[in-house]
Amino acid sequence: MENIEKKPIVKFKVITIFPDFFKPMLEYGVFSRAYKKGLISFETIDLRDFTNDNYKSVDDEPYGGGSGMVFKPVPLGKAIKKAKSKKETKVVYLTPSGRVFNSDIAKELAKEEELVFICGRYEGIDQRIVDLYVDYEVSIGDYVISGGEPAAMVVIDAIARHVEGVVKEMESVVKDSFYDGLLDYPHYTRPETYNGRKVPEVLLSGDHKRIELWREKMKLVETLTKRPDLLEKAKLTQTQKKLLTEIKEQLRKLT
Ligand code: 4FM
Repeated sequence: MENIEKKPIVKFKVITIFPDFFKPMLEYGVFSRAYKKGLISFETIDLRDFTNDNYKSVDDEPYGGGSGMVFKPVPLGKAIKKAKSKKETKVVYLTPSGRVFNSDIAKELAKEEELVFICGRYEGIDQRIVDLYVDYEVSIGDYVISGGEPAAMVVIDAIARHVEGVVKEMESVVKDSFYDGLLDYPHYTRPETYNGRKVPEVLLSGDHKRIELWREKMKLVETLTKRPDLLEKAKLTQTQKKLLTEIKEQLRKLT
């Protein structure tokens, strides 16, 4: 166990009405391994534990009428206060109205010591909770899911990958899609021919310089053809800019 300090680098706490939803995260894969190593900690906080009535009701009808229910501010406020072990702790609310989550936000949040996540349902949570306690409103995309839980799982996993030691080789995080704002190059493994399709010759050449250049070029081809919007934000190196001009030139000749 390499985390000799035994103190988790990032503490994740999730306020939810479905704590069991998160159990698989601690049983499978990269996140589970990091948790067992003590690199990160993970805790669910059951919103119902902060209710007073016999029905343990966490939601109520919206003022002004209309459909759906709203998470009541009192239990939620108590849960947040309990979850935050210090004032610097950042509170993240998963909502379709949030800033769309990306690798930059993941990297930024991975620098925090403690993060509290609020999973909403129904029509959302009382706005006063957002105004008083929420630091980040985050969305996983422009669609609505039935509850914030799957969104919290996505965001927490992506943040954890940026915590030192969570991914075995930090190199694979650095080389991943999006780390430099570009999509990844295509990957191949054995067999050399599959359904009549051969692996690109360059990958079998053993010429590491050529392979490196091909991969750099393919990252740009992938991004240009699938997600041109990413190229506008990406900070390209001189080499990448030159390659991109060449690629565009080649594509122009083809059409
Ligand atoms: C749906 C929360 C409606 C609040 C939800 C309201 C979601 C998303 C999401 C459930 N979370 N990205 N998209 N949450 O749909 O993060 Cl009002």
